[in-house]
Amino acid sequence: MTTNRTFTMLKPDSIEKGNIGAILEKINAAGFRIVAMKLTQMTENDAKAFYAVHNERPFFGELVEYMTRGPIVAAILEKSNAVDDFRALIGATNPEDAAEGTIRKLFAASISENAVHGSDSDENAAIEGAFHFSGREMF
Ligand code: YYY
Ligand code: MG
Repeated sequence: MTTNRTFTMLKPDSIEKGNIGAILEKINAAGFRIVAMKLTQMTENDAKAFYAVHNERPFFGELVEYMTRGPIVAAILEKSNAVDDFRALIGATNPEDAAEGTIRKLFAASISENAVHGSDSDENAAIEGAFHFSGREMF
């Protein structure tokens, strides 16, 4: 099982603003171990598949455009209670609602460009990790 792992992406805005190091520092300080990591760029089909659950939502087109406009950092992270603890570390989807000190409060510009992704369940963490990484890329 994968209850101690989650999947994250540092989204294109984080790379554009030079925030990779600062965000990884927060992730490291919160006690997550990096299991897999790479710089990669999603194609339109990748983003549509990754966010398929949102395909009827009004923001879907904008989300796909944003997530494909440049490279992301994809990573699998390990820690006890990884999914919930990472969601707490990144903060609310809308940075205006995110708690002080959270990654989205610190680094996100808006709800639509919100700096980072975090899986919302153990099941999705496993699916999303496997979407981006082969077994040989996980340590
Ligand atoms: O899991 P999380 O990323 O916090 O939010 P989701 O509700 O899964 O939405 C995925 C993604 O879609 C969000 O990170 C930004 C974007 N989005 C948006 O642009 N506008 C919204 N009203 C809701 C979500
Ligand atoms: Mg989500």
